[in-house]
Amino acid sequence: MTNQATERVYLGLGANLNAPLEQIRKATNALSEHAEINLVASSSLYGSKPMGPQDQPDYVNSVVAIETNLSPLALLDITQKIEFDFGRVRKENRWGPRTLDIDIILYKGEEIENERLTVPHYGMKTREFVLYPLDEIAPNLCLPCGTELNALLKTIDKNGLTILASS
Ligand code: A4P
Ligand code: MG
Repeated sequence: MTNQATERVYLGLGANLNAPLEQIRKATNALSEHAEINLVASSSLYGSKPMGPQDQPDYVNSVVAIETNLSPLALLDITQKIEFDFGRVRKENRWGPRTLDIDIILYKGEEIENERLTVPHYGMKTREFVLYPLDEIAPNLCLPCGTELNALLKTIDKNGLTILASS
């Protein structure tokens, strides 16, 4: 049995353009097919209201758990390559629409701060579309800072979050 907080890596997936449900499913497949990534769990696919500019479509979000020996930055290289393979174009407008966004939410219970990476992800504690899917695949998780996922969930409204499909 693995310790979910210290051995697993959690990734948040989001999309709101070009058949987002399919984007998330295909991205999950791409992750699972990578030789150095072992996909161990994936949440349902959730519909969520856009955070940030409201003049964009609703999002589809999910969280997946992986096991890997890749370093955090090597993993980021891979997730960014998958984003680009899926037609992501980085634009100036922050929080704007995207075909695919993959965020490293948690990495093996570590705290990481460098030019390219902040882990835990800076927004995870306040985003319903991260916390509820995470709870589905990692109930009772404890963050590196000691905060319990259960405690966070009590503070965060679902904000219209709905399950659209199973993973
Ligand atoms: N970076 C630093 N830490 C991380 C991390 N933990 N995981 C750096 C991934 N990347 C990290 O990311 C910009 C840079 O962040 C990367 O080059 C990496 O080195 P990006 O993906 O190019 O930019 P972004 O995603 O547009 O910006 P940002 O601020 O990361 O946006 P978010 O926080 O990802 O939010 N509404 C709903 N309902 N659902 C969503 O998923 N997503 C966003 C984007 C807006 N509104 C949303 C959703
Ligand atoms: Mg991002």
